[in-house]
Amino acid sequence: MEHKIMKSTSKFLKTALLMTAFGFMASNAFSAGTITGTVDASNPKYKGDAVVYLLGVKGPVATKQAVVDQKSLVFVPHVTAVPVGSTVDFKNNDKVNHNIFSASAAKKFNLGTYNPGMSKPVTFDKPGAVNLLCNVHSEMSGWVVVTENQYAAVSEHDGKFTISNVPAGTYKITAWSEKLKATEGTVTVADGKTATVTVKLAK
Ligand SMILES: [Cu+2]
Repeated sequence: MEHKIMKSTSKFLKTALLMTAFGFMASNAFSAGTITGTVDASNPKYKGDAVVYLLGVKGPVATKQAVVDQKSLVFVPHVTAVPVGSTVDFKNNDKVNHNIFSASAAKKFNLGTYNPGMSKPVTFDKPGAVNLLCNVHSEMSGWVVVTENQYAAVSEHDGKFTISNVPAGTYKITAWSEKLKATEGTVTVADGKTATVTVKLAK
């Protein structure tokens, strides 16, 4: 019995130590702020699916593994934002074959025709907007927007966006839109604070 208590006490101590170590890291290495705001478009139709991103943030790029699906002859989501060096898995969850390709300067590729249930990966190694098209269905169009860092977000239908874990500093903020152009602004991020920004899109 005594032995059992000792064991659980030492387990508790280990956990406490781990938590302390993590808390230390969280308050030092990861100190950062948040940017939140709205995309304001001259045509409200284009408030959503804009990619808001920061320029000139120093530090390593955290790549990610994203998924773009094909369902009912539509790319889902319509717009995907990934940091440079990331891989996107292009799934086919449709009932028909698809053949995704891109002729965009940032990434030219052609995945060939592939069957329902299959998935093919593409790594995006250059920043820029990549237009996804399908050789089988001319009506299909989607976008992978490759940003120079991980500090980017795709706006919701109402234009809202949030970029988290931004290191403190002052940065240029702008956006990509399929139809409109953004003006460049600046944003200052302070540790533990949230900065609010409006990004304007117009023709
Ligand atoms: Cu298709």
